Amino acid sequence: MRSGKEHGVATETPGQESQQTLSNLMSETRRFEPPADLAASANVTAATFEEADRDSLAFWESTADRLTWARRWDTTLEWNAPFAKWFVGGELNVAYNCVDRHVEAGLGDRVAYYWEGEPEGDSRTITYADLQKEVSRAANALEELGVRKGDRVAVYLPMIPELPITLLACARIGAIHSVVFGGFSSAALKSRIHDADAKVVITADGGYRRGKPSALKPTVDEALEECPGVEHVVVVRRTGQDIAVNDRDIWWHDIVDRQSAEHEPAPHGAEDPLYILYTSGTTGRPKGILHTTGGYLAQTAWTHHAVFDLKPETDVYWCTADIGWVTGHSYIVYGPLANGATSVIYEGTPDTPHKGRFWEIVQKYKVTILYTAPTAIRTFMKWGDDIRAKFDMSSLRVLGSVGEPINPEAYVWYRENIGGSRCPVVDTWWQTETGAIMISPMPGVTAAKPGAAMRPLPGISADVVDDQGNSVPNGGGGFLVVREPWPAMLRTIWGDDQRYIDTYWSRFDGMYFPGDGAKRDEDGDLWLLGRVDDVMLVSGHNISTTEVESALVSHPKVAEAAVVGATDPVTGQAIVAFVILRGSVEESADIATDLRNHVAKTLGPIAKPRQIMVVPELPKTRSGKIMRRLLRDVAENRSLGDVTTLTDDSVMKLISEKMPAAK
Ligand code: 6R9
Repeated sequence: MRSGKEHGVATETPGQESQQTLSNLMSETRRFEPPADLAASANVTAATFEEADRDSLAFWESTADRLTWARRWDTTLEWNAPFAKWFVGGELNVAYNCVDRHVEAGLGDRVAYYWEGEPEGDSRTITYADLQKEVSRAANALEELGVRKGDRVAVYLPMIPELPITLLACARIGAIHSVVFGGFSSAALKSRIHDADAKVVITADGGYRRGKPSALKPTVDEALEECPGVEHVVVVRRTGQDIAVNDRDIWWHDIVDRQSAEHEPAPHGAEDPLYILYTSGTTGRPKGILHTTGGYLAQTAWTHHAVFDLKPETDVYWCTADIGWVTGHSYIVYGPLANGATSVIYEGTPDTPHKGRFWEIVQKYKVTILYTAPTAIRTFMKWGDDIRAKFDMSSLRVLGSVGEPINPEAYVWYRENIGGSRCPVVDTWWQTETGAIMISPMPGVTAAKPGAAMRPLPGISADVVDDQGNSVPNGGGGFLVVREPWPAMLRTIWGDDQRYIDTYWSRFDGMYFPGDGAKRDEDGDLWLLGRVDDVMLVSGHNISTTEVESALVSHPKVAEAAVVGATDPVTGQAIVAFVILRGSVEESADIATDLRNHVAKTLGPIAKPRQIMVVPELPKTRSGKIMRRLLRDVAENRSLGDVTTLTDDSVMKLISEKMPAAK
């Protein structure tokens, strides 16, 4: 759980001193100025920051004014801490804002999505006019199945067009969607269906991953054995594989295709729920993060326009995330569509049928803005530099990163190899809970530092505080907090207000605590240091996993690293590192010694790992985050904890086999 109370380990006084020592040693001097032509016509300039500083509520009103409201709001913010209501009294329809209004504005022929299936040649182009028809049909079908405003709809689909269509159809009628990652187990699916009390499940026979059809429907069948509340299961035929057809099942093409392509979008209240998305808590019940309508759409749309400098007439935007992750909700579906953007959606994995697939897609659609995750970037580094060289990627102009701290070396590799050294890289910090990007460089304003998320966005009052909740001076480290409410913030944990208060608002009085550590450098710029649960305590010194991992990745032989603190009789905790080598590098006998010395030289002897293991893969969630918890189990020679959110559990076997020293 991410409760603040459990983070005490990061707050010992000696540790804070040592974190400062580490920060001083890790001196990053590279700076990348915004390209002059981008800065000259950028959507956001320094004036936007000044405007928001002067009057943040007026600034948020200006973001809401980018949307089309059926009824304008009466009150911008009602803050009954920690419960926020934004744009109170306002009414709007999210699907109307994302689809219909663009068609009404004469943009029906603009492409909303270039959809690229994993099997080559399997692609679809969907204009805003097409999307309006598809979403209307799906909305009519849901209504025929008895789905009404406020009902919950569980969505368990691969990355196919029916996924955004389903979300928009729910939003259109005011039903609350709850997307569960296509890779999650039946147990994970079942607990999420139960918690939300979903009435309908939308799924598919299967999807394509790694070159073959991968079944989804059997997982749904298994989960539903214990879900009597589910009345209907709508099944999209994607792969054509054999499935069991049960009483509750109905094919998507049987019910959706015969519906009218017209559907009147009713206005919904600004604070009516839009969706629930579960964060993969490691223990206990999953946390259903609840997002609502007006504030969420205003902030996702504005941040997408601002952080990516989106020019909807000319840009082709590609966010490689899965829609089952919040990044897909906010930056494949809601933000981009509200802005009338043209986006790419890709169904499969980056190595199918070859390791240049992403760059082939960039070339094919002339992608101008690419938004991906550090895990993908490090994988490309591992595969080597020659793969992307075969493709024309000169269309790219802005690159984004999200999901984990990006190691400075991975940032520079991304900038040089993918961005041809001409594209700004925006490292965007945010969470499922924040709903939208909170801290990021602005491509037309910020002289970015590799590895730093830099500054809070206009209107966001993020800060770094010490154990007592006092703001740290420049050069200090501590806990990231947000001091004021923001429009896209979670409203509560579904069905559990107390857990919402305990988890996010109890560690520091009156402040939102996201659970991340951060430092503020001498210039006042922010560096994210990962979850505070992951901070290691070595001989009384707090050391962040992020800094040691970045030191390892700065070695020319290393593509990726994960670091954990394992119990040690002498030092309390000792640093154990797992590294993946770059493509052409052979594992040599002295590699561990080399790397240990490299870390000592970069960060100081205190950060030197006790043990370094070269491994073929690291355990990751479907959204690409390293699961350090499982590596800690290996390092401490315990049996593995919950692996239900792991992408590929064979990885853990490979790693355990390499770990003789812990036995
Ligand atoms: C959007 C998303 C949230 C956690 C967050 C933090 C980590 C995300 C980051 C980052 C450093 C970044 N995180 N972006 N850390 N720099 N640019 O990832 O949401 O899946 O809820 O994860 O991810 O630790 O607290 P979610």
